[in-house]
Amino acid sequence: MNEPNALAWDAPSLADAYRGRFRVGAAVNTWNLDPASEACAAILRQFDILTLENESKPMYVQPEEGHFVFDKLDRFAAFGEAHGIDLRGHTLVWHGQVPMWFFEGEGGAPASKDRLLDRMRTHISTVVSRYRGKIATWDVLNEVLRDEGGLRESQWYKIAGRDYIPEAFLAAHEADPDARLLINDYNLESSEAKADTMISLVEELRGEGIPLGGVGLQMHLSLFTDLDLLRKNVHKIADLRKIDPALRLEATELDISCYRFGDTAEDIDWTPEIEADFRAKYTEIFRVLCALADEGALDTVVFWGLSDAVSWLNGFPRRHRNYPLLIGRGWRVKPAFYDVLALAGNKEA
Ligand code: 9MR
Repeated sequence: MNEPNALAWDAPSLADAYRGRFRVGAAVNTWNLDPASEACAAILRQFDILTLENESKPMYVQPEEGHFVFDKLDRFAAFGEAHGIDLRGHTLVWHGQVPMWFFEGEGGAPASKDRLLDRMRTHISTVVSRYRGKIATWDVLNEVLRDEGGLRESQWYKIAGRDYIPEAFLAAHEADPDARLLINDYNLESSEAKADTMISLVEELRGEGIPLGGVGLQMHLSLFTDLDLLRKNVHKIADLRKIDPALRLEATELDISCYRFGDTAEDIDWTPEIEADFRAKYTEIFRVLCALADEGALDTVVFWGLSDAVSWLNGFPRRHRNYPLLIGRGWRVKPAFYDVLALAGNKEA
């Protein structure tokens, strides 16, 4: 493809191309929703589902106990309603971007288990009930597993043990019985131990009658991701549908870094070899996603960010230039975008 690729708002729509198979979305910030912005034009053309990248996390929604700030979430909800775009809520319980007051008791002591669980339930029920019927999917729990398997020893876990996990789902379900409630995590594709812990946790929770709707696969991938292992792990997780066919997978935070996970290298040059590798990786990943969708296991694919210019991967784990998405800097879609688009028409993929 020698001519410059199209601008995201002029290019064919990924969401249209994949409609009927899965929804295609992106993580956004409320300043992207300004109707005069290029970001908004790109959103309206390309996506039919959105997640807020940061502004719906507890540190923004309830910075102090009992002081809820809903202006950003309200704007997000109104945008979804106005444009017929589905919305995901991210996230209710996480060890990151959570204000410390949740975990504090009297006189500098840690909060008691009861107090922490009460605070958690209040947060969940206040937020989920306000957007009942407007935000249809919630990442109820985010990143509660350790990479090497087992439960993460977060403040939630240290104070409440495993109980915060089922309690979070129960509170969300009570607040909106129709919402899809997910447990969301990263590296499920690359760590077998983590995938196995996820599978046994979901089996246990469903066995206890906990209203869990499925698993969010964040899919923060890289050019070094082992695709055989990824296929093995995601299909194993999809097999959870044998115990409950209603369970769904969503790809919640997809991107493909050109650095290894955790690599603190200086900027790399974007060579034709890297571009070829990037195109091949995206094509393969979308083949996997299509296969999961075609067996009824997955219905949503969300990219983590609108374009390379604003991806979190330019700043993590150090500031270096990254190219992880299908929309590049300057809003031009990439050759890999057209590869992924072409795949949508190919039911044999
Ligand atoms: O993209 C988000 C970035 O802007 C924030 O600084 C960061 C704070 O931890 O969170 C990022 O989003 C994360 C998401 O909420 C959960 N999964 C990992 C994402 C990338 O770090």
